[in-house]
Amino acid sequence: MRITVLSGGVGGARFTRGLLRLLRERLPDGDGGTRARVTVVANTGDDLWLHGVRVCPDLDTLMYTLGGAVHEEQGWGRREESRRVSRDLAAYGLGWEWFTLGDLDLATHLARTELLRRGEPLSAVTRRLARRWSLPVELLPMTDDEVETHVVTDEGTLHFEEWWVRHRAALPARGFLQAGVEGASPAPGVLEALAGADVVLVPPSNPVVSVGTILGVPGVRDALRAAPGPVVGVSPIVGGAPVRGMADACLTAIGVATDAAAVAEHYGRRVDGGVLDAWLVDDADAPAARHLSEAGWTAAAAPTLMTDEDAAARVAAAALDLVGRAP
Ligand code: FO1
Repeated sequence: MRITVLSGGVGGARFTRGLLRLLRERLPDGDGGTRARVTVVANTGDDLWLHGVRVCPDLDTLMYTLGGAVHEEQGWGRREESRRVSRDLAAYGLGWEWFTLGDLDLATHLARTELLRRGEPLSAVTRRLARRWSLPVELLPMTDDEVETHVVTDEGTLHFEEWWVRHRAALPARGFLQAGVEGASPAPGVLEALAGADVVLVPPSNPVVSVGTILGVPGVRDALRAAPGPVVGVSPIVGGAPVRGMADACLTAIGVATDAAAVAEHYGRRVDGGVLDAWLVDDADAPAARHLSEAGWTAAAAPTLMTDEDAAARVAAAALDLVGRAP
């Protein structure tokens, strides 16, 4: 069984960790793993250069979460982290005090930057870094080209991380720009992962700046629409609010209501020119599932809060079940 996941950071990483737990249980390979093959295509629009190193927040959140090294409460960065280097950088008056790199995290960025400077594409670098963590998935950046999400506000255009972390998305966003996306192409393996998938999963990542950015890479949206397997998404909005993060600020910026049904309609049904075939909402939004079903959607409600790995496995099972692909 081949599954492809389009993922941002924390929500997508937790969902994928649950999916892998489900697959190990349902499709065991005999030595603790799964015979299913999972490819994760990650958003790289959050990426930035900081202190001369390339930081890839969503790739790193996926790598640390699936590699068992993530700081669980934060959902990003390494557990048992320290910040000696960032404190000393601050003494030089360098860096952003509101966005700091942990000492161990810095090793990842130094390794990535060293390999990039040797001329290796981000996809090859990511594969090399992932090997150290024995990741049970193929982890791909959406593109090998530098694409950064910039946020247009009344106080100027900011890198996404400044808007997200420094301003907590409280500065009204007038729009999102994916700088460099026009000339970008899907990373090697991305189109094949969509064309070869028995099912494509869209986890409860940010539909605008994470999944939306992936879909904005030339060729990806068309490949998703042409995917032979069903495409099923999980709502990141529960009871009218994002589960974590500030997806509501992003949705408002593009004129989409912060509502489980509105996000589905924003993605659109594949038969209507959109990208989804089915949509899973939380029990709290059962009326939204009914509304969508009446409009012809394959939609259902289930518990979708991924409070732990087991809960995330149940969310993955419900999503696969919705399109008749539960292993
Ligand atoms: N988020 C914060 O709220 N504060 C930070 O200082 C911070 C540092 C950081 C460093 C590396 C990295 O990969 C992620 C980091 N994040 C930080 C999280 C980041 O904002 C998120 O992972 C995503 O970009 C948003 O989903």
